[in-house]
Amino acid sequence: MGRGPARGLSWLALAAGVIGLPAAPVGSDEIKGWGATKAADSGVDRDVKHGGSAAAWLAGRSKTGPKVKTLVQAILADEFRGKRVRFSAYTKSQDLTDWAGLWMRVDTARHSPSFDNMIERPIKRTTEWTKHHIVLLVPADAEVISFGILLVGDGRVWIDDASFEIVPDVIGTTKNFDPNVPEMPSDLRDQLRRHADELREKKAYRPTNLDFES
Ligand SMILES: [Ca+2]
Repeated sequence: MGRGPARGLSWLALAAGVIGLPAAPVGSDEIKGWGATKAADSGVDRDVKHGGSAAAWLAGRSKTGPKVKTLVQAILADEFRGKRVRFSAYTKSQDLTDWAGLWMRVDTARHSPSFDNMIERPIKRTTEWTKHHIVLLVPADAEVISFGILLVGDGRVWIDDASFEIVPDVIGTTKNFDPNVPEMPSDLRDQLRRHADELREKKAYRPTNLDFES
């Protein structure tokens, strides 16, 4: 991804109070459709994978880089408004000093009422391929849905065979919808609006490259 997506992602970082994202995410040139904190912290692995011929990885080097790294994809919420969505993926981890988790956040034009990053059920230490999921409510006024994986501290985590789907209302959310979360500051709201415009220009209505084969 070029400068446009990188600019678009910067508001994500500024939502640090919400998600604990690092200060300066940039687009990842290597993982098609996904952005990353820093290209050097992530990439495509053609040896370690769950399905197909590739997975994505994210590595921590807290001594030389930010403590929190993320891999992120953002889409327009249009087709998911009023629904519950489930983001799931297989992950594998190696020597995590802190923790990792899938994450997903739904933003309206003014706040982020649906957010989960698995902080209450973290991936720790070394694990083999395991499927995790997040289910969130997408409110009728949702603008953007962002999802991915985050890594706190050192170690390495892989993600593969993700899926993103609407689920019936009987499926419980992994984090409650909270319409009373604080509003974003106006500069963040401006960034979100620009980001949504960029996604609309790119026709980013559906997730892409969830199997990391592209
Ligand atoms: Ca794959």
